[in-house]
Amino acid sequence: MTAPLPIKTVATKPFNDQRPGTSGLRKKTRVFQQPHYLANFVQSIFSSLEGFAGKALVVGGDGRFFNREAIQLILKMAAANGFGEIIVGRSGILSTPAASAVIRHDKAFGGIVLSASHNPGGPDADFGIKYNISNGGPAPEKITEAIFAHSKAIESYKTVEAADIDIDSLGETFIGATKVRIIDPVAIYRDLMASLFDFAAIRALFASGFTMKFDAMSAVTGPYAKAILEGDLGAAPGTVLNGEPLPDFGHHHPDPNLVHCKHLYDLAMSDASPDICAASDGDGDRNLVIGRGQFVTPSDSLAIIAANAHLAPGYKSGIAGVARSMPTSAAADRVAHKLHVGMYETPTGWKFFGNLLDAGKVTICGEESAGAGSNHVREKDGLWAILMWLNVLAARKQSVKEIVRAHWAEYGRNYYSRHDYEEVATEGANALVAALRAKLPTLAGQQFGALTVESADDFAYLDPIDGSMSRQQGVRILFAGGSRIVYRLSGTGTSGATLRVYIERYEPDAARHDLETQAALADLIALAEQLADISKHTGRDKPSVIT
Ligand code: G16
Repeated sequence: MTAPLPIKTVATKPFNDQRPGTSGLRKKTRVFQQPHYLANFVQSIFSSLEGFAGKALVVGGDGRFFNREAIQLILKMAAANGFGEIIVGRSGILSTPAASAVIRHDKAFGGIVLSASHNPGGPDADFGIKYNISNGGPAPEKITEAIFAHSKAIESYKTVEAADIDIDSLGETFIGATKVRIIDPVAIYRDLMASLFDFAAIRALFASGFTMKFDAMSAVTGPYAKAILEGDLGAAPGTVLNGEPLPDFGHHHPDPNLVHCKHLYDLAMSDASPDICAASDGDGDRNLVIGRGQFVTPSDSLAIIAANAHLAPGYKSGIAGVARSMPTSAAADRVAHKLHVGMYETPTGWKFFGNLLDAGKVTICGEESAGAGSNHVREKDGLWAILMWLNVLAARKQSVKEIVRAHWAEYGRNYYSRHDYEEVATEGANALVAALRAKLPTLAGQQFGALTVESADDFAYLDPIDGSMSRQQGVRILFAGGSRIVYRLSGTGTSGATLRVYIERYEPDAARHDLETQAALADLIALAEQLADISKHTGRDKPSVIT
């Protein structure tokens, strides 16, 4: 240890746009690069916390442009604010689930994750920062609102004068009295995965000729996937595509959806398809799974994981319950019902699962936005979901397609699609939602063609553990028979507004499980436009992304 360094107090003025969204603060990189902008937010985080003096903070990110500079700033400010130790992933790399795993493993006070997730990176793209608490999960609204309150009143922040730390070499060093420990970003996470899944069975699967392509999208999961899939599990070299994290993700948009991973979808639908294609996003918490000839929707993936988790050693005694975000399809509800375990419907945002996981109410959580995870960490986890699929494939000795088909035959199929209208004018988007809200009391009982509205509301969530209430979490229109239309505005965009329309129809009859999704949902899609006047309010006649 070296002597504490003198604390330097830097005068600053508030920015008025630092309210964290669905998952931390996400803005254009250039916004973060303005003088004092990042420092203000980091000080607002620290000023919102109590009792961290001498304790450990985990810091890492997805390696995007500005990651390294941001880490140097955070190291000095964390030292000035009194943290005892800062644990940093080598070269500033920690996937979001790995950061959660490290916080839990090392019993840190909390962590700062630098990422704008699936948004592109680079000087003209996006950057982001979020705070995770000691359970490893995103800060709950109580803390994010306190951060916002501090950011509006901030007059100064604390830092120290110190040389930049070498974050590329493993080992320990000091900033004054604060220890800085540079760790292997993969090791703790890799051990955790080995403790949950039957690596021997998955190794045998690969040894028997099973083939896979995993696209790391030049983002954070490359090193994790190479170590686990090609290293521990013996997948053929070349299984991992785009495995080197790049600051601009190689100019790609690291969102593992059917638009940005169309090449994987096309491969999976071709004669040359491997047994499974998969991908993860910028910070490694989202996943995409496509079997040979079979795309798995995130909502179906959650349901199938919940139904089969007992096949993985870490879950062999069964699951306590399942949670899903409200817009996620009800496919998992049917599994929870059959297993006689609890089912929870939360607002969008992984932070809402933390209390349920901590209280032992649920084991598996998931979202339509390509996220699934369990109580092993407090974030969604892309590679975890893919390893779970590999474990299930190894145990059931069936293809992805056979497993999906059998699931639908047993539980019925929830046809599901999300239509996004990205970067539309905020005013129009707000007007659309306001008009819908005004309509809500009149909708119940109305008939639209074959569809009868059963109920309509603006989703509100009462957290059963801490009693907190979150209102206005999405407009739901529920129809007799289990069909739904849900509208909400994204909380993760960085310019304008993004309208998300979620459309779902339940089909119990296995003879009708082969329809093309958009065709199966056609009447609901038309009604979604009619009820919300989407084209009038957004000026768009079709969505920019369909997932
Ligand atoms: C984040 C949140 C997720 C949420 C998703 C989409 O994911 O962690 O809980 O479902 O955004 O949110 P929205 O619909 O508000 O844009 P990620 O992968 O971006 O961190």
